[in-house]
Amino acid sequence: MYLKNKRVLVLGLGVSGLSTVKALHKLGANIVVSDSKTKEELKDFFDNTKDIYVEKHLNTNDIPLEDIDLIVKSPGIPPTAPILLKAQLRNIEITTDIELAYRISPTDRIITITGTNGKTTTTALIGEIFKKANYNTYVAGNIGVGILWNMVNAEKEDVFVIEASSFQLENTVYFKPRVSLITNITPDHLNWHGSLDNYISAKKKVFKNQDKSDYTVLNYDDKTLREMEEEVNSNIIWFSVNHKLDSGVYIDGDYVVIKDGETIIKVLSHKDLKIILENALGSIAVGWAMDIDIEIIAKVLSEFKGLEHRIEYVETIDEMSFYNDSKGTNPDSTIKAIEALNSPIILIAGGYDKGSEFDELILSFNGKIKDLILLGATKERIKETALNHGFNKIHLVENMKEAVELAYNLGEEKDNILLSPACASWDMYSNFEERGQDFKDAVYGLKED
Ligand code: UMA
Repeated sequence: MYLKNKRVLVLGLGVSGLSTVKALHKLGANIVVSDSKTKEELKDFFDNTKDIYVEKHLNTNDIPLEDIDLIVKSPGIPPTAPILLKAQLRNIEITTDIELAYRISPTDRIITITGTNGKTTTTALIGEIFKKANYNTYVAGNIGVGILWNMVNAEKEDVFVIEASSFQLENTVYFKPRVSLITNITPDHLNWHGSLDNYISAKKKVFKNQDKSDYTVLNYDDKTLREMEEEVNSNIIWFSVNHKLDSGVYIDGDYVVIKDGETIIKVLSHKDLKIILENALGSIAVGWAMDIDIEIIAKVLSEFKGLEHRIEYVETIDEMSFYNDSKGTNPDSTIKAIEALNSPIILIAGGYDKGSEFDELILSFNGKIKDLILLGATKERIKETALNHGFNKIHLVENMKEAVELAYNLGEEKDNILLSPACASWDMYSNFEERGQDFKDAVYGLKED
């Protein structure tokens, strides 16, 4: 294996760093690690690597690069990080776990899902389809599971369903899944990528190396994706919620259907689905591309109830329903959550500033939002945008408990109270899960008062 005895620097010791270090150890590499956090802050990493010798550089990323053959960075570390600029000058290869996983993969059954929104739900659903079809299936990547440790333990017949972020795809070179899927593309992570074009280019890398033996599943309703047709070298399968297609997966009357030439296959009634249609249709297309029995696909789809932190129903108190959509980390994702719920809605939003614009979000309110409660780093910016568009039922708060209590006091019977921040969580929390849990704890707290 080409990593044996190589000196590999693992930059960042979070979920992907831990999985990478364990895998590199198994592959016989000499491991150097660096993280800007202290040893105490990295307890989880060190508790799980007690038997692995690593050369440690903690509390800093400014470390000597002599003799380093390869850097595997945590996906979120931006390309402008000083250590990476220094590595580039020395021509040291910089990669992320997804590329390395591809290079060592014993299986060619790799399915990769990317896009701005819906990719985690779609990934989980596709994973369930393969499991139901009796494949030994790994579900990994941006969904919160390190890829590499699973890949070193995988076998030829296994299936990998990988959720890939633009951060992970950016550094890929040879990565080539059997089936790729892009759910949709709207502006996100612009401060990390520098521009929308760069963000889109990173996403396109999911199909860049694919050929006629592969499939690319694309959302026909997304103009940016429709325009990519010429650039795709594999077999495209389109899916659409809004259009009847010449070929692909779409809605016909009550049914989700697959059209293949002149044959139309009814999969299931869309009334049996409990998740956003877009995610269901993309998953069906992937199952079809991989020759999974339609009955199995339909059964999994009708049973799948969605995921925590994604328009997750929490509780009804005094006939007001609370929903946790903490994974709504960009404006488009929040727009989708607003579309999915009935009015009137009290929306709790705001968080880490990624450089997003909020005009589209405010314009999507369409009379459905009765109050907007804002917290976090972007609260003033969202407030200003809302006022510019004539929406003024705005309330600024300091923390989640205050937001939930205010929503409850403002609310009336039949209102939906929705946490969907339209921003990442990193200004106040370590991750969106922590934020979602804080929201749910505050909601449960209302019942105790
Ligand atoms: N660090 C440094 N130097 C830096 C920046 C970070 O040393 O300049 C260190 C941090 O101190 C930390 C580590 O790097 O200890 C990285 O932690 P992390 O939380 O950024 O990364 P992981 O824990 O490895 O999680 C990553 C993904 N995180 C990001 O891309 C930011 C997780 O996606 C993913 O689930 C996990 O790998 C497994 O693949 C999360 C995410 O927010 C859900 N993704 C973004 C999104 O969905 O929008 C892209």
